Amino acid sequence: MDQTRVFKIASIPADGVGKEVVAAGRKVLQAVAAQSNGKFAFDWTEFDWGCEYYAKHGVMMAPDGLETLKDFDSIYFGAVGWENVPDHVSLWGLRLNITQNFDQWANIRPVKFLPGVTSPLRKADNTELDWIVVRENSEGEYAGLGGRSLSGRGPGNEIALQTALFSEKGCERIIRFAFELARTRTVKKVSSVTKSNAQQYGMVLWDETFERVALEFPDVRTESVLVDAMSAKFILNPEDLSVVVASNLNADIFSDLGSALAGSLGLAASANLNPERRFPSMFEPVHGTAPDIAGQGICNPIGAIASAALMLDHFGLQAEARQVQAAIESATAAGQLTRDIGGTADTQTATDAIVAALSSTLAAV
Ligand code: GGG
Repeated sequence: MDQTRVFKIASIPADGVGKEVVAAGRKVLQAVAAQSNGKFAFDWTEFDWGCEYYAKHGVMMAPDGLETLKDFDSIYFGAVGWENVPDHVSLWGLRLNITQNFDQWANIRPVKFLPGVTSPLRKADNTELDWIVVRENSEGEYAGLGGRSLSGRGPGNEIALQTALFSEKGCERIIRFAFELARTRTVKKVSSVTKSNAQQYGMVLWDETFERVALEFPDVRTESVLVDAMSAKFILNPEDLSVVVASNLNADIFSDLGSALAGSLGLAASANLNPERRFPSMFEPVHGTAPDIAGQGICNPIGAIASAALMLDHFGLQAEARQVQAAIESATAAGQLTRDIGGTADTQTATDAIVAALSSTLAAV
C-alpha cells in the first residue's frame, strides 16, 4: 500500500463555543481519516491561545506563535473574544494576527441552505439557493491604519482616524479569485459590491478593477451593486446570486446576513486562504464565541464541521469534502438539529449524527 499522507494541523479552539465546535470538527475529521484505509491521517497539535491565555500571559498567543504555525499544513480555528479582553485587542492579537501575517487574503464563506432547516426566507421553501461570499481578507476597512490623538485637549476633544486601504493589486487578486471560483460553479456569475457613489477613491478603484478583470472572463456574467442595494437583494432576490465579492467589512456583514437567512449563524463555514500556499490557510466557523451558550454543550457544530470540509477540499481531498457536506445534509434532513435551528439535539448528538452519516454518504459521493 502507498504511504499514508499525514496532514499536520494546528488546532486553535480559542474562546467560548470555539472549544466545543473545534472538538466536534476534529471528531468528524478523525472519522473521515479512519475510513480512508490509510490514504491519509491527521497529526494534531493544540494551542491554548485566546483570552484565557491573555489573562495569564498578557498576550493572545505566544510571541513566536506565527513562527510555530508556519510549519503546519493548515490551521483549524474556533472563535475569539471574551469579556476579560477588549474585542479589538483579542481580534487583532490572534485571528487577525494570523490572517494578516500569513497573507490569507481570500476568505470564502459559502451560504448553504440545508434540508430540514427552516429559513426565515419564504422564498427558500421552493427555490434553489446557494451562493458564496468572497471576502477580501487583507486590507480594505481592516487595514489597521489610523490612530487616536488630541486627547490632551481634554474630555470630548479626542479624534480618531480609521483609514481603509484599497490597493489595485489587492482588489485585482480577490476579484480574479472570485471570477475563477465562478467558473467552477453551475451559475457563472460574479456580483461585485461597493459603495463607490459615496466612497469615491478606494471603491471606485475597486469598481474599475472589477470592470477590467471582467473582460478576461467573457463566459462569466457580472453585476456591480451598491452595498445597500445588495442587502435588499440578499432578501428579495437571493436566487440571482452565485459568487458575491466584497471588501473586508462589507463581506463580513454579508456572510452573517447570509447565514442568518440560511437559518442560523451557527451554520456558516469559512476558509481564510493563502492561495499561493506560502503560508498555511486557516479554517473556522464564521460565528463568534457565543458567551450566552458557551460551555453548555448545546452550540451548533455545523459551521465548524463544514469548515473542516473546506479544509479537506484545500488538501485536495474533494471526495471526502463532499462526503462531509453530504453527511451534514443527511443529519439535518433526518431532524438531528441543535436548538438554534429548531431542534433539541445537543452538540455531541448533532456531531455523532454527522459521524454516523459519513459511512452512508461515502458511497454516494
Ligand atoms: N470564528 C470567527 C471569529 O472568531 N470571529 C470573531 C470576530 O469578532 N471576528 C470579526 C471579524 O473577523 O471581522
